[in-house]
Amino acid sequence: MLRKLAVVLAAMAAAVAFAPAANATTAAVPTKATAMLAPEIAIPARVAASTCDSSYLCFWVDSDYRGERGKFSGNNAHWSNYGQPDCQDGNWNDCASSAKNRGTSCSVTLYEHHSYSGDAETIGRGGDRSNLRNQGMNDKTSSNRWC
Ligand SMILES: [Ca+2]
Repeated sequence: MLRKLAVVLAAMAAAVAFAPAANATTAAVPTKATAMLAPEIAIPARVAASTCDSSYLCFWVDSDYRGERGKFSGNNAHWSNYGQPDCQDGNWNDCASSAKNRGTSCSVTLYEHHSYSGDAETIGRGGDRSNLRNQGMNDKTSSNRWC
């Protein structure tokens, strides 16, 4: 507990030390106490991984492997079964905008409809699709199947 407190205090001290000069000019008499009540601590935006582990099909809410990432190692007939709060319906159905195939032996096909039907886009082993719009599949995938 004490160690944690020490870390927090150190972070606050660092924030005070690196506070932008503009703050000093806007405050009439900047005091350390004031600064500690409202420390300028930058919180980095959440960064989702754009990488994809071996053996998976990975897919992202946005193009260029951005936004939340999902991954499957097997066939999935109903992407609607997999929740994703950042998707329009709260699940992965009709949501993926980019994808990578990092399977170790097969191509993987994305299908427009559930149960492997409708339009399809096959991604070879090691292949990427930075923007599924280019394949007419943006926000359309509802199922996937390997080789
Ligand atoms: Ca669909």
